[in-house]
Order: sequence, then structure tokens, then C-alpha cells
Amino acid sequence: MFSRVLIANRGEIALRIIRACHELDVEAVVVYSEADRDAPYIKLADEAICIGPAAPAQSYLNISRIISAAEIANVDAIHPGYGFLAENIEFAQICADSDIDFIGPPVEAMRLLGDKVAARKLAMEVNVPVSPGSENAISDEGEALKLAKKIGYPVIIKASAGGGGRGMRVIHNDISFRQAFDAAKAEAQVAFGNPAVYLEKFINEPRHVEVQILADKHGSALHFYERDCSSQRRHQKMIEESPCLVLEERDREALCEAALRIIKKAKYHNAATVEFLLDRDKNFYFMETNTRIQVEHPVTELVTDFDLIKWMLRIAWGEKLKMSQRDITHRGHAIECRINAEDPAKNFSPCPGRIEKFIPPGGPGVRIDTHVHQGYTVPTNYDSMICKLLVHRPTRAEAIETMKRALKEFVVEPIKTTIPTCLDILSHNMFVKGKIDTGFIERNF
Ligand code: MV4
Repeated sequence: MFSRVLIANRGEIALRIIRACHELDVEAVVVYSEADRDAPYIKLADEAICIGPAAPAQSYLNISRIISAAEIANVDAIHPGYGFLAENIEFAQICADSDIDFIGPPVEAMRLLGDKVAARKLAMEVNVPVSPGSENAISDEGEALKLAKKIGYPVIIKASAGGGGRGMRVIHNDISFRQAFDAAKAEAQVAFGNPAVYLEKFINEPRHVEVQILADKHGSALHFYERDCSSQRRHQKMIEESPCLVLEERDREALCEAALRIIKKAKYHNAATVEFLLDRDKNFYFMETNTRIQVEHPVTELVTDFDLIKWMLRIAWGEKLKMSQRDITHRGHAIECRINAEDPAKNFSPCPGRIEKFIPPGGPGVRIDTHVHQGYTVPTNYDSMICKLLVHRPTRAEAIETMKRALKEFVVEPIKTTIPTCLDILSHNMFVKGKIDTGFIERNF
């Protein structure tokens, strides 16, 4: 196993990775910005290196500073966490060139799956359903309009270099098509430096269901079942759960097997998430593959009892996945609530500041992943997520009850958080019935 690993991230995920390192008897080196210098997780690391000012471009996104820190600290590998450089192909390549193991997929798989048109093609090649639409990127307006008519409205335009909802447009008729198409192309150029866009039939009120994968360097790939992440607001997930309530065991198997076919075809190794849309008739359609560990990975850890972060390190080191698919079972029901420092009364605008009172819940079935403590100041420079609150119970109904109880116990003062919003969602009769889709939060809250 590696002797020393550098964590190129901050906050709860940095702490999560430190913990995994220590359980594997690996030394953890953290880098931090000036804004994070007083965060207590830094003291838990075996070494901590300040890499610059609060602004991400000058610290957590600054490749040369992170590589310098890795060289000074003499680490074997870098874990990028999520966000920041986790899906940055240039960074992964520079790690390789510097003889540092990137704890993530090979560069070629990142490049392939980062190109959404290529990923869509790959899915089709292995008989994974995609929503009807483009075979290739489309740049010609006339050609795009013809295809839109053929698919039938509504259609959605997506950026090939995009993902996670950025640079998408839904179009309902010929009249608005031309303008939307040009705007989407221009937007993709500005946002991603690549004007390539593609078309899909728009699936109405879908669920977002994603499959967790681990693949080793020896050709073995395993799935760890699905998460239902339909409770989103403006493409930000608020609540995730596993299993997905509406999937019968046979559908679940088909979905997870489809995800594995994509991963194997891409010659992928390490952790991945394959995202699908699920329509009302329970047909699934491949959307995209995230080539990183995700925020919501603990949901899967709770239902499967595998430590995904530890496995990422073992896979990068070259170990084989020693279990077989039959050894991976799911038990009970897990729910995660993302607790963000945001003011629900001010359209969820960020609400940074000093936390005077922090009393987290506990008790049976509760897991908390956070770097926050009483007296901690939430910096203004980063993502507003301050805590992930998870529960694991035998049934979904019990998980909801435990989560509501935990949310009611949780005290965070005086900053505003999404705790009350999460409580409202969990109390909504449509959520309780499991009748959720990606528009549920925006329609009801
Ligand atoms: C779609 C769609 C409906 N039909 N594609 C948003 C995130 C990005 N990964 C793709 N997204 C969508 N793609 C087709 N063909 C609806 C969405 C979508 C969505 C997807 C998942 C979670 C929340 C969403 C919110 C709005 C739209």
C-alpha cells in the first residue's frame, strides 16, 4: 500500500479521506488555503502544507502549487476528492508525468467519458438505452432542426463538453428552435471552450438514478447498486437515497449491468458513477458518467457496508477487487441530507459566517460526515455544503422517521442552513410516498 497520500481537497471530503488513509496505515498530507488554516481536520493530517490564498484559482485549483506540495511532502499518490481538480484531465496527466499516482481513473477514460457525445455513442455500442437523439455533435442549424422534428418535441440541447445540467436548453417547437440552438452553441463555447452540442428527446419529469461502480486495474468491475438523487434544486442535489423505491429487483439488475457494460467498454478503473434518467414507465436512459467519487457516496457505503474511499486507494495501488458481485448485497434503506450554509428565505443564497452553536444529532442509525465544529467560520470562497447527515434503517419509512428526528435535534446557530428545508421535504406526502422526480422540489418548495 502507499506510504503517503496527498489530499488535494478541503472540508468534509478531505477529512473523510484522512480517515480512510489512517485505517489503511497510510500517512495523509493535506494542502490548505489561507481560508482553511484553522480548520481542525488539518491537525489530524500527518503533514499540512499551505498552498495559497482563499481564492480557489490560487490554491485548490492551482495545479503547479499542488504538484509542488506533493513533491515537497514526498507522497506516492494524490486523492483529488470531488469538485476542484477531480475531473481535470490536465491534472491527472501532470500527476502521471510527475510519477505520482492519481487516485482516480486513467486519463484516457476521463477524456472519453468527459466527451458526452462520445460517451453516448459508447453506451449505444454496448446496448445501453439512451434517449432518442444525435449520433454525433451537431453544428449545423438546419440539420439540427430536421433532427428535432424527427425526434419530436420537446427536445433538449446539451453541450458535449458540459454535464451536470450546465448549458442545457429545452425546446418545445420549431419557432423557438433556431434561436435556442445558436444560444446553446455560443454558451457552450464560452463555458467549456467547445461549441459542440447534441440533441435528445426530452424525458418529462424523470427520476435521477445513478449506479456506483468500482473497477480494478485487472479487468474486474463491480456495481454497488443505485442511488436515487431526484430531490434536486437547480441541479444541486439536496437529498439522496438508496435503494430507489420504484425499481423491482429485475430492473435494478438490468440498470446496474448496463452501467457495468459502459465502464468495461471504457477500460475504466477506480470509482465511477453512471447516471441515468428513469421515466414514469421505469425505462432507463444513460445520461453521463462521473469519473470521481461523489458527495453522496456514503449512502452506498451504508447499504452495502463497503468503504469506497479505502477501495479507491487499494485499486490505485494495484490491488484486485477480491470480492465477487454476489458478495455485494444491499441491506435496509439509507438517506442523506445535505446541510448547506444557505438561507432558504433568500432563495438559498449562501450564508457564510461563524457558527456559535453546533450540536449535531446522534443515536441509532445516524452518520454525520462533516469538518464543522462549534466556533468554526464557514468561508465565503467555497461550496456552501457544511455537513452530510445520513441515516440507515431497515425500511424507508423508518429511515424517514430517523432522519426527521435527527434534523429536529440538529442545532446550527446563528447561520441559516437547509435543515428546515430538508425537514419540509421529508414531511411532504409525495416524498413519503416516494413520488419524486427531478422537478419535485422546484414545484413544491
Ligand atoms: C435530460 C432531462 C430530460 N431529458 N435529458 C440535467 C443534468 C444533466 N446531467 C442532464 N439533465 C437532464 N437531462 C433528457 N433527455 C432532464 C434533465 C434534468 C435533470 C436531470 C437530473 C436531475 C435533475 C434535472 C433537472 C432538470 C433537468
